[in-house]
Amino acid sequence: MTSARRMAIPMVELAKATARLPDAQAGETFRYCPGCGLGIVQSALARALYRLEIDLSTVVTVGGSGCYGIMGEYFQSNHIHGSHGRAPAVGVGLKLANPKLTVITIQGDGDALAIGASHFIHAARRNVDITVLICNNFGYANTGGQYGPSTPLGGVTETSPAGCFEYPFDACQLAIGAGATFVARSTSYHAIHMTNMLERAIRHKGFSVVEVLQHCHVLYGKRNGMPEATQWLTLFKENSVRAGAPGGAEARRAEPGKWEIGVLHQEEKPEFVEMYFATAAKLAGNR
Ligand SMILES: Cc1ncc(C[n+]2csc(CCOP(=O)(O)OP(=O)(O)O)c2C)c(N)n1
Ligand code: SF4
Ligand SMILES: [Mg+2]
Repeated sequence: MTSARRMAIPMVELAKATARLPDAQAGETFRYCPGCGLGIVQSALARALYRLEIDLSTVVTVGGSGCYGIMGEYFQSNHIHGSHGRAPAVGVGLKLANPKLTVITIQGDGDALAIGASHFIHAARRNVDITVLICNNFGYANTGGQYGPSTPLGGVTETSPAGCFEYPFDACQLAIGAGATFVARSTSYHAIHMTNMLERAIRHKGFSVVEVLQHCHVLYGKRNGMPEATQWLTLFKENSVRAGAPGGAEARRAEPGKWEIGVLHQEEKPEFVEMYFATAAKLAGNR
């Protein structure tokens, strides 16, 4: 990576290098609500791809159903709109067909942790070389704001009007327990930090996960006394503890409302597609 690419990137240059922007002449606009955290996630992914200097024709993003699902369409790379929750399965197929591809699944919290939970954990267990980006907005936004497996205890949603009484998953701990070899968390406040996490995750050989706490002020925020995007940015800023910071773990245990951000886990271990082809070669040699 050239050092110039690490410096502040002018938006125009970034857009020209990575983006497929809406056709303003045709009256097209971005399809997120104004101020949605997804725009920040999209721009961080654009910056990460720019810094990595990857040939975008070798990058495939895989989306699914949800507000996040259109993000991949805004890049010059290839995009597949998979079915809800199945992006990791599509990603594994892509890697087996062409191991040289860089595969990034762009998923929602409902997508990855509810309907697609088994795809997520088994791709993690196998250490398949794909990157999973989870846009965690604490519920199902695209269908009107229902609660899901990452809705905080007490969170008010369309289907939990008196407050959610189910305990949420910690997506990162789930990924680590399932066998992911790179796991990181960021938030929609931490745009540059998020870029760094995505860059490292994509570079990592093996199953990598970046969970982004992403505000949905319009649905989840409105029902929980935080209808402004800026309120969420402040919340994320003030309640994030850097991974490995002195006293961070103790602070988190004492204050469950705090989130640890940064790289939470990283290890090197043989990757699934390489082992698959090595096994195939071994079997072919035995014939
Ligand atoms: C197989 C299937 N089941 C249900 C749906 C309906 N559906 C569309 S989006 C969605 C929830 C998406 O939630 P999440 O993944 O968190 O994304 P968000 O909209 O919050 O970004 C659901 C249940 C669907 N499209 N396909
Ligand atoms: S409903 Fe929420 S997550 Fe969906 S685009 Fe609007 S602000 Fe973003
Ligand atoms: Mg969601």
